Amino acid sequence: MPIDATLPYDENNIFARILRGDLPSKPVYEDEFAFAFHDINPQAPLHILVIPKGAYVSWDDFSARASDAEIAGFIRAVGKVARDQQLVEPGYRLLANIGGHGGQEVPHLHVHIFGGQWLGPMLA
Ligand code: IU
Repeated sequence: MPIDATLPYDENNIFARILRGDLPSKPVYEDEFAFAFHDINPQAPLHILVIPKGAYVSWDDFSARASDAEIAGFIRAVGKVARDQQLVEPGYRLLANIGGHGGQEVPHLHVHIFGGQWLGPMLA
C-alpha cells in the first residue's frame, strides 16, 4: 500500500529498524550519511537500496530539511556504491518512488540502484 509522503516520519518504519540494527539486512556500504543494502525482493540481477541515515520520509522532506553535508554525503554514497559494484561502465538505473503516485511503500527515503543487465527503456 503506497504511503502518504506528507506524513511525519515514523521512527518504527522497517528501514529505520534496519538502520538501528533491530532487523537484519545484507549490507553493501555504510558511512556517516548513508547505508546501502540488497533489496529483499530484487527486480534486477543487482538491486540495492541506498538510504540516508537521517529521518526523512521523501525526497521533498530530505531536500527541505537535510543539511548540505547530509545531501552531499548521500549523493556521494549512491555514486560510490555504483562504482564499487562495477556498474559505471555497463550502466545502471537510479529510481526513487515518492508517495502515492510514485508507489512508495516504505516511509524512509530510499534510492533504488538497478543493474547487472539491460534494463529496458523503463521499469514497469
Ligand atoms: P518502494 O520504492 O518504497 O516501493 O520500495 C520499497 C523496497 O523495499 C521494495 O523494493 C522492497 O522489496 C524493499 N524491501 C526490502 O528490501 N526489505 C524489506 O524488509 C521491505 C521492503 I518491507
